[in-house]
This record gives sequence, structure tokens and C-alpha cells, in this order.
Amino acid sequence: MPYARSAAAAVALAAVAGLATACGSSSPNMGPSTGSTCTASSTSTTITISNNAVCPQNITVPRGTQVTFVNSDSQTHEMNSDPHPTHEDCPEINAVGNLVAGQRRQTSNLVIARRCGFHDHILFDVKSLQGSITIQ
Ligand SMILES: [Cu+2]
Repeated sequence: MPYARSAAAAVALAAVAGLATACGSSSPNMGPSTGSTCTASSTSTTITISNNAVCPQNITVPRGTQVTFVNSDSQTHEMNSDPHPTHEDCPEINAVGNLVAGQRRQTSNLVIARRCGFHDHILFDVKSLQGSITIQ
């Protein structure tokens, strides 16, 4: 498991480096906009909400990343840091907060290497709306 985790992290770093160099113009790949299954790779820095589920549920990003939450669902979601209801683990995630349908917002800079769990504060017991961001 530790080996697989570090291998995935290496891929994530490479992908983010690629994105950074390609950035500056309009947004590159914002992930699939069609289909109902979660096919987003673990190298994404975007988490999409649709059909009451986040995709991907767990991502790994380098320190200094801002992760974007996109609400592609038909209802409002409120993304916050664990634990519910105090949200004190990773305050950077609380910058996302309330997202009406179609809205997107970024976390603050995730500068501390650690694992940050998140959830939908409105539907806090729905497992498919929970996940984690691992900062390396
Ligand atoms: Cu909560």
C-alpha cells in the first residue's frame, strides 16, 4: 500500500507539472462533462459533484495546490473539512462552502502535507459525498 501510494503521487506530481506549464490560457481539461460513471483519474485537482457523489473521492496533490470543487449536480452542496460539524481539520477546504447547482469554487492553498477529509455539510451522512485530499 505505501508503495502504490507513492507511485500514484509521482504520477500526480507529473500531471500537475504538466498542467502548470500549459496554464495561462483558458482552462485545459476540466474532466468529462458527460457520462454518469466516475472516470476521473487520481491525478486531477478538480473534484466534481454529480448525482449526489463526488468524483474522484480521493485525490493526492502537491503542497501549494488549490483544489476546485465543481457542483454539476441539480441541487446545492456545501463542502467542508472534516470533522462534521466543527470543520476544524483543514480550514482551507471550508473556503469552498456552499455551492449552488452549476457553481464552482477553489479551496485555499493547501500548504501543509497531510490528509484532509471532506464532506457535504448538508448531507453529512452520505458516504458518496465524502472523500479526502492528500497533500504531499
Ligand atoms: Cu459538516
